[in-house]
Amino acid sequence: MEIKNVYEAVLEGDAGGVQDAVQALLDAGAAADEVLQQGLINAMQEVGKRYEEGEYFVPEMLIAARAMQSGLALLKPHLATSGVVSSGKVVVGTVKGDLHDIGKNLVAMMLEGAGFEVVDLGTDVGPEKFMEVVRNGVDVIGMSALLTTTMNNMQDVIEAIDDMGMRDKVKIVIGGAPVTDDFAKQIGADGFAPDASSAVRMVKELMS
Ligand code: B1M
Repeated sequence: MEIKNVYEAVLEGDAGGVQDAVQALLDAGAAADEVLQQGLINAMQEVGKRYEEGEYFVPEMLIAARAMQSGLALLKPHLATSGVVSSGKVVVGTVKGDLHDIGKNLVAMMLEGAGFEVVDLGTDVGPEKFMEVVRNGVDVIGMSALLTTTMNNMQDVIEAIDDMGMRDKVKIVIGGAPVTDDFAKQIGADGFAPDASSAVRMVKELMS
């Protein structure tokens, strides 16, 4: 079994095939992070390309995403990072109007693997929910957005926390395909991370 079998099974939306290939690779001693990057993440990038080119439509994207998630679930216990355990509570969520959760789930998983207590608010999360967790006490908020139309909703959350007078009580990290470091600075976030492992590094930095 090779990583390309995982890649191809994601493109075909074959969840059973993805699980079989991921499990066989893990059993053979393959590195979980390589299976993740070269098999699952690269395949989702190709799915995005095919969607842009009109070869795939929303149903194909959805089926591929489900197949990817089924592989991710098997990799999860193997994705624990360096072993440097930092304590702290991180709340993650995909912002209002946005239903993409694969990247956010990956970030949550990696943070958990790094020893953080992670609360996942899910998708389509409005400012009120984030305000509530800040009121109840949290060290870091991690927001994800995959759409250019929803990334601006991150600013609403930051402004709402600012209006509560609690902006200095919480660190805010953002990410997602259309998000950039410049955008993070522009909306007053504390940090931007381009991928899940950078998100762990960033959260550790902000907590130290
Ligand atoms: Co959507 N979609 N989608 N989609 N989808 C994109 C994002 C798109 C780029 C496709 C395209 O046109 N090429 C495009 C957005 C265009 C834009 O805004 N510029 C798009 C569109 C248009 C849409 C719809 C509007 C389509 C429609 O209905 N007409 C619709 C919107 C629904 C909504 O949210 N309201 C829609 C729907 C869907 C599905 C439901 C079918 C499905 C999502 C399933 C799910 O998530 N459960 C889906 C998918 C699968 C995609 C693509 C193909 C893949 C996204 C993905 O999971 N990538 C995507 C194209 C693409 O990205 N190439 C696309 C894999 C994932 C591991 O990467 O999420 O980038 P990513 O996460 C990375 C980093 O960004 C980062 O770390 C992660 C791991 O490395 N990261 C963070 C993410 N969050 C972070 C948070 C952090 C730090 C880092 O700190 C807290």
